Amino acid sequence: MKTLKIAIQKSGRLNEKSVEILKNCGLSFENYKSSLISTVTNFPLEILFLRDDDIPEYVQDGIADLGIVGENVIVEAGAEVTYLQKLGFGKCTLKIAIPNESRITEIAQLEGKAIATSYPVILDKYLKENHVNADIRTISGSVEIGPGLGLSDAICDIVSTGGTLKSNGLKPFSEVMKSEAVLIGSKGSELLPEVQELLQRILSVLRAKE
Ligand code: PRT
Ligand code: ZN
Repeated sequence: MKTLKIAIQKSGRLNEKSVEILKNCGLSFENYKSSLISTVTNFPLEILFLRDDDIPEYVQDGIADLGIVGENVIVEAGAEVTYLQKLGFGKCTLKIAIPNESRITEIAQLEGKAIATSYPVILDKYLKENHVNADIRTISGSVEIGPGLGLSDAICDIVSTGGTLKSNGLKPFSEVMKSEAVLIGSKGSELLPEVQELLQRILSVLRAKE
């Protein structure tokens, strides 16, 4: 039997639920915070703990057969992978937000404006679809402080409760994409019997939760 590799987030918002779903599939493994790789003792599987940003590429290149990561990260990376299953956690929405006092009411009014984001690829596609030329300012984090510092007129970032927008004096303006954690596989991995077995187990776990 082939030993599969699955890449999951090492720490962060998706780590706990990713570990939980694998455990609920009946997989036994040690989950030490310090280890980067863990061997499942009762299934031919190794778990790789990675930064979420690295997961799409690992799976695309076949270094990992499977991965659990947010759709936003996969689309931003432009990774060519197979979507196997939505997992129902890590739900969020990528939104454009503007300062509370902003007078922008239509997408066309973003023309020529500076928009700060960590998702330049997704934002660029969205703006093109809406025939808007804006100045995309890519920053890696704390995007919400951009408008307050005069760095940008708007932002495009992940929103979940909306609390972060609010506390930075911003309001949601338009929805760019919805996202949740998904199970992805390398192209062709879905043909492997071990992958099918794991997928069936994940489906039963998800069904039991309904
Ligand atoms: O270290 P590593 O690179 O692995 O992790 P990371 O820091 O890049 O990602 P992490 O752990 O923050 O998020 C992992 C994934 O969780 C994201 O890629 C999304 O798919 C998903 N997710 C779900 C979220 C959120 N909800 C979320 N609220 N990712 C980020 N946020 C941030 C957002 O960026 C903003 O700053 O939370 C803030 C907004 O939250 P609210 O509740 O105030 O609206
Ligand atoms: Zn990340």
